[in-house]
Amino acid sequence: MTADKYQARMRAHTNIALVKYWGKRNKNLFLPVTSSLSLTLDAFYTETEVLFDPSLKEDSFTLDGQVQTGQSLAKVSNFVDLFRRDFNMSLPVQITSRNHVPTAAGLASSASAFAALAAASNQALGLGLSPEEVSVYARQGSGSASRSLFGGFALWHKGQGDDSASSYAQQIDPADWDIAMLVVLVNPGPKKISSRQGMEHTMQSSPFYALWPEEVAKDLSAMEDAIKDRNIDQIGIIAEHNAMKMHATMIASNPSFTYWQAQSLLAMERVRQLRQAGYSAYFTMDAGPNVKVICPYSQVEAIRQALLDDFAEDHLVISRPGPAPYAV
Ligand code: 2P0
Repeated sequence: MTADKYQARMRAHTNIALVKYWGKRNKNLFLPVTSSLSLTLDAFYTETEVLFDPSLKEDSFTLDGQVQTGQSLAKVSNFVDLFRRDFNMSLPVQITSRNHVPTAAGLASSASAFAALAAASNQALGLGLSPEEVSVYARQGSGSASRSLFGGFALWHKGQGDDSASSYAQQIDPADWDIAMLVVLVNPGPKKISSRQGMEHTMQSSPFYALWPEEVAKDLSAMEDAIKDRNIDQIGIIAEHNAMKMHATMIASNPSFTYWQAQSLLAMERVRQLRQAGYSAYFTMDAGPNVKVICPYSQVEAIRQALLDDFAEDHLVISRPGPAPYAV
């Protein structure tokens, strides 16, 4: 590599799993216990600019206008080391990143963050990696980031043994039909237990975790069929049950923990009521208190209106399916 500068700026969207990732079989390589399946969202994304430049003294990282040091800088610096190692170069990098999520969100952004950083690195360095290959890198920043390399529905393959290259994501459907997600933003306070800690504690101490891999395998196969059929009720039923099974493994950990808050339970109850009223509305939840409602796009405005009785307008965010990362 010559002493030139290499620069790129990419936007990557976040994704919400409909069949969840919860547990690693190899912590160093971020190899998951199971495959997982998600929907990329249009409304939430990260924009990241990378500049590889020989005149820089060291790596730097600015997030939402704040210069990062310590752990936060080390995390992205170590991540970029994966590219430096594999492509045999040692240029320092300047990373500038901005998360585009509503201020009250408290939504996890590591998926869009590492997808944007991996995509920008690939672009800047002219590596010409395929999205699947870039997803192998993104995965090693944050597991769920592997799925944000694709628009619509994405499947992250668990892969074989300790073979990193075999654990990649791919698009299974562009989701360019009548589907949406309504995000109900519940108390955004900082979370006490990271996903990483939460999944490890669950694996180590929950007697229910032993059931999780086989349940995911069944749900994945049924979900792929439901997506092929564009059967939103089937998609919702499987996603809701899968999320509840994941949260049940956490509640059964020792000591027990949960990401649910009182308002999360209220949102779940309201979704059940909307279903009784004839809407195709189903919920899912991740490692935080927010509730995401899966529904047809043609029903999402009516569902939002109904939820306004209990939730503030700026805590209800409609999203359509989102695209793969692109240059901005
Ligand atoms: C998912 N979550 O499939 C699951 C469901 C949260 C609950 O992936 O340790 O931030 O960085 O690989 O990807 C969040 O976990 O964890 C997540 P690491 P990550 O979306």
